Amino acid sequence: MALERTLSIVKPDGVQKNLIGEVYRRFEQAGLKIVAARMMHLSLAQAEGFYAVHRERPFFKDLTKYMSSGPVIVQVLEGENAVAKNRELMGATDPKKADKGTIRGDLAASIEENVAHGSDSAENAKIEIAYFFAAADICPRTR
Ligand code: IDP
Repeated sequence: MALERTLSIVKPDGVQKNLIGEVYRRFEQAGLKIVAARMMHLSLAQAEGFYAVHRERPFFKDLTKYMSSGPVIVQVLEGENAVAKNRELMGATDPKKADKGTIRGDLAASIEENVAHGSDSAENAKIEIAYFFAAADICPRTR
C-alpha cells in the first residue's frame, strides 16, 4: 500500500462549533498523521480559487461565500491510502446520506455546512496541498 498525502480542511462551521480537536482525534485514531497545519481566514478570491473546478455548479457562489465566512484550519494528512481513508472518515457529502460514525454523519448540519473537506484523488491532493503549502511547510515524521 502506498504512503500518501491528502489535503484536509476543517471548514468554518467545524471551527465555529469547536470541532477541531474532535476531527483531529478521528484522523489520529485512524492512523493518519498531521504533517502540516495552518489556520487561516480565506478571502473570497482564495475560496474561489480553491473551488475553481466547481465554478459552473449552482452552489458555487454560496459555497465560496460560506468558505470565506470564518476561520478554517487546513492540514496535510499522511498515511497509507490517506486520500481514501480521509474520504471514508468524512462520509458522504450530504450528512443525511453519511454513515453514522463518520465526521459528516455525526457532526455536520447540512450538505453545504459539512464540517470537513478532503481531496478526492491523489492527483487533486497534490494540487490542493500546493494551493496552501510550500514543500518546506511539510514536516514528515521520522519513525
Ligand atoms: P465533497 O466535499 O464531498 O468532495 P463536492 O461535490 O466536491 O463534495 O462539493 C464540494 C462542497 O460543495 C461540499 O463539500 C459542500 O460543502 C458543497 N456542496 C456540494 N453539493 C452541494 C449542494 O447541492 N448544495 C450546497 N452545497 C453543496
